[in-house]
Amino acid sequence: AVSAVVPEETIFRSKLPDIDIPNHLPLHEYCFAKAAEVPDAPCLIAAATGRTYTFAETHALCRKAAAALHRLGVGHGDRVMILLQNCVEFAVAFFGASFLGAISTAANPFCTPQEIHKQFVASGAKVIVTQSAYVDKLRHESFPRIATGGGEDTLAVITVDDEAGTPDGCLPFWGILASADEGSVPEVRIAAEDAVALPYSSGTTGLPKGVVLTHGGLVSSVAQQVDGENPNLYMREGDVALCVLPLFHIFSLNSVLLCAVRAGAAVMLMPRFEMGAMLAGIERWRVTVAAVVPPLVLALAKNPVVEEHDLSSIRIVLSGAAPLGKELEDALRGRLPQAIFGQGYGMTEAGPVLSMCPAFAREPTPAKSGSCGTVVRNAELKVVDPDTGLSLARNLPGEICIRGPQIMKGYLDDPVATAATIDVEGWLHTGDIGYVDDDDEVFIVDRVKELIKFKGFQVPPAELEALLIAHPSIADAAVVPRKDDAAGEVPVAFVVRAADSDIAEEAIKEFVSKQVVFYKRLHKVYFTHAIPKSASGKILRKELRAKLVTV
Ligand code: 4UW
Repeated sequence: AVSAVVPEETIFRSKLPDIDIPNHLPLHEYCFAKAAEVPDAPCLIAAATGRTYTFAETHALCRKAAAALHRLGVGHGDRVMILLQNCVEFAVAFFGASFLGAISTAANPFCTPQEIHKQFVASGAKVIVTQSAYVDKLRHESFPRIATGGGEDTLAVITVDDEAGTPDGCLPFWGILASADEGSVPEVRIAAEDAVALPYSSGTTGLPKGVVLTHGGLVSSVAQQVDGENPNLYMREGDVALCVLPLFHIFSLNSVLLCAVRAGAAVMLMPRFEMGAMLAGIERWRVTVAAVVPPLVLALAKNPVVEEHDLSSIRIVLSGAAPLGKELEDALRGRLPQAIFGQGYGMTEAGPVLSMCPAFAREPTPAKSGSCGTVVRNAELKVVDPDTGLSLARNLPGEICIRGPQIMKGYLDDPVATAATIDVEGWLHTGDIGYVDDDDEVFIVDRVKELIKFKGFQVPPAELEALLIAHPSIADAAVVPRKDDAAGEVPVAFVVRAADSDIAEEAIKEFVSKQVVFYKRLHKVYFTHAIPKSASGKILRKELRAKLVTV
């Protein structure tokens, strides 16, 4: 037993042995290493059209995309914005950029023009790959003028759905790939510490920030999941991974697309969650590995149409991005008796996977319901007292910290925020409260960071607070999560009206709705006389959360 007075840290490691991680390789080279072994195996399946692309075809398309992007002037270190639902073109654009040493920053196409513009400016994107339906959002006044010829003050936009005609000024994705020469991809020297993906996350505090994920970091994370003699998340040729969670979020990008391609498995891409289409797709392509979030588990457990489909091909159900209740897990288990259920625990900044269910391993070991699995290989995890920073023994809850080659390099152009998240010893502080039990399983019990998660989507309170206080009738505001059965959490606001204002709840909700994507909408506004703050001016969110129990 570890005595509380021992000054040494309690560090948790995987029970599985460390592996050799080829994190000197560029991400695309690492992921497509098997492409030559299984050239005719299916790699990408477009559920919407039924088209399947083999590994050889996918690899060639990615190289063509690299050549086409190169011709548009995209080079090493440049950023490409991907504004797409899940589709073949998303994967091809992502890997195409990787070949050039360019960096993909993906955003939710349902975001408002203002939200997209913020990420566009912050990331310094040079090109946007999107769908015709979203081009109008990019004609918002704050974007540069869309034009194909390049030029200083113009924006190159590539649209993936060429059939209906390419919008004015835009380039057709398949057209420029068709005329691109695979052989003209330039030889680019890519270092392990070069960025390849730039997802946006608010982390533990404040506004969304660019999370710099490198080639070496993502290779490490994927390897920690699917490589080695006894992979923690065992996928192989013949497996079909369900890709319904959005690829602009790191869970799907990493644990579905990158892991499946690396493992030689197929990825079935669905543009959006629609129960009938998803069930039909699972049945038709015999999906074996299903990555889900708790609201999807709820839908699968409750919707009667599920009974009409044959889902017997599913052998793994991997849930993450938000807590999964035991009742819910049990409810779905009844419908998929042949499948192994488990959770992974991820955070964009952590690269993203911290822990993974050990029952998904090639040589599985059981995991308890409610656990987020065990820490991944080649990494260290500790739990610290949030007040003293000292590491805690087993079974004691505290802030979860992670260290390893997979974590982010830092926030883009933000050394202050980076230093507040990764300490001098290299530990990344998650803002999650949890403990490690006697069997090395990680349990998350609370979140001390500001972040709100609506169905697993990030809702940064600071973003909504900034919108609210910009309203002339609002003197002060704070946004906190409220528990919700369907969404897990929903954002609600405490608002102090400006003197003489009698602004109503509906007007405030509408004011916010017009400026944000659907999951950031306020579900309730509570009027109050003052927002509780610390001496340094920090909103005392705990007090407000406690108030929600009584209002
Ligand atoms: N239980 C409780 C969980 C859990 C959780 C996350 O949007 P981000 O930054 O990132 C994610 C990434 C999730 C993820 C990635 C890859 C993967 O394999 C996997 O396993 C299935 C999951 O969500 O939000 C990070 C925050 O989301 C919460 C937690 O607060 C974390 O800091 N979260 N997973 N299983 N809470």
